[in-house]
Amino acid sequence: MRVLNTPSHTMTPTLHHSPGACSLAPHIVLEEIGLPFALNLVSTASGGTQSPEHLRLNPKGRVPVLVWGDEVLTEAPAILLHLALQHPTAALMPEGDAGLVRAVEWFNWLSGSVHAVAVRQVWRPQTFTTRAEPHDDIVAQGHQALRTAFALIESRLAGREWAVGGRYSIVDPYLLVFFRWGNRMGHAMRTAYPAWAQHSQRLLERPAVGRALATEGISIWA
Ligand SMILES: N[C@@H](CCC(=O)N[C@@H](CS)C(=O)NCC(=O)O)C(=O)O
Repeated sequence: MRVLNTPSHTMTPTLHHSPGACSLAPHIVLEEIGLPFALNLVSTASGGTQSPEHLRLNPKGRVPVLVWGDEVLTEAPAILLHLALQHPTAALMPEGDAGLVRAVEWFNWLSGSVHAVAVRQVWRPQTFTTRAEPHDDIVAQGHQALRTAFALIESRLAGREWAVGGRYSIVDPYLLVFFRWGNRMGHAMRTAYPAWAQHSQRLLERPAVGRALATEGISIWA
């Protein structure tokens, strides 16, 4: 087993990403940290994640991938935690042990259930069945699971500025990814989830978020 013992701040990291994918969250965090980094574009739309070159880097065939020196790190939550832990002065970790546990609680659910099941049912329904199209039933199931998940996120964000504790942390840009996806899927994000919409607006006021969105050429509203 490899140990992540090479500090990423000793060499320029490269984030392998795709515009608007979950790699947006580590992209924002790299902008927040403010040190040099490189981006390598891997198109999820045109199958770039399945290219031999990308599969050599990440046999799971997904973005994001963070590379520094000979270290390769996959999984958005792991990359987010790594970046925050490696750059304590950026203050992007939630505070204390309790904050870390809450971050893992958010990450595990968002990545393992909301993204890997519900979002995928909507955007890649064919991966859940061997049946030929149409897959409308799977897509509908995904939308319903997302409505339930989004309502829970809304209730967790109601009355608070940020997702964990009293300060902005690596969990917040990850939530922005899902807010944007909800808009792209046609969910009424502004009206049905007002606390989450305000949370996203607060994120948009951060220069680092603006820079990442501009570089990726995307908006959170569509
Ligand atoms: N569990 C992974 C999921 C990564 C993932 O599904 N990434 C998507 C983009 S958001 C992807 O690369 N999709 C391309 C594909 O499925 O071929 C993580 O959290 O990083």
